[in-house]
Amino acid sequence: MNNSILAFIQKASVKGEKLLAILLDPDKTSLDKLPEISSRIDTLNANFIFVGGSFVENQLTDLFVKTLKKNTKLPVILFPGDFSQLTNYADGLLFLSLLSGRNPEYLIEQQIKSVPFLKNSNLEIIPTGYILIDGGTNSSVFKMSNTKPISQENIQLAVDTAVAGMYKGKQLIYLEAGSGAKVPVNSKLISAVKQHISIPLIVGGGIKTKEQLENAYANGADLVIIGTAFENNASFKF
Ligand code: 1GP
Repeated sequence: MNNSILAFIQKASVKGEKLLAILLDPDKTSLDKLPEISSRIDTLNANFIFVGGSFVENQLTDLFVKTLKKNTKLPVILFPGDFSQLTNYADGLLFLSLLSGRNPEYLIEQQIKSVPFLKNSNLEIIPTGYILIDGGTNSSVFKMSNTKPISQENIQLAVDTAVAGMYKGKQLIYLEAGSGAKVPVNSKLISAVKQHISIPLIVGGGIKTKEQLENAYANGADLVIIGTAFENNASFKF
């Protein structure tokens, strides 16, 4: 198993180069639009395409990523809401543990269920501490996992959760305000977490404008994920 995706993110983080990924949800994106969508992603200079969603039907991710790979040169990274969304057509997998929650299903159970597939796969597996922050909406992660997000004001808890994740051996920390969040993760929280970890930081959820993107970068995000803003606006540009 190689570690080229993680190594790329680590190097960029050390050099202070900022990365962008566009998130596609197979449930909301039709296959015949993938050629057009892939060229739109190229114009944004994105580094990765993330694929995942909360309610994707079985086998759809497989077909979706297979079709996507025919249309893009970018690495495709799985960001699954469920272990059934694994496919060998992708390049890597964020192996997520929902550290902000206390639901064993998303701390270890889903991970165990994925092993029979992963044992025989070539996916680059990237251990990721996933931390849900209150973005002002009942996000899909909140509904699916039945866990409470960390308040935007509770910076200490967010920092301690991220540091615990790092001590547990996670290679990335992902601060998630939830897809379609009203409020993205705030600057103070991003910067406090960044100051206390020595692994790359991903930030996503509710980022719609260039200002919000730059703000996340300026406060320490190494990689920003944009889903809804791209999905809702065919002429989306920064
Ligand atoms: C969701 O962080 C991602 O998991 C992206 O969120 O859809 O709000 O951009 P948006």
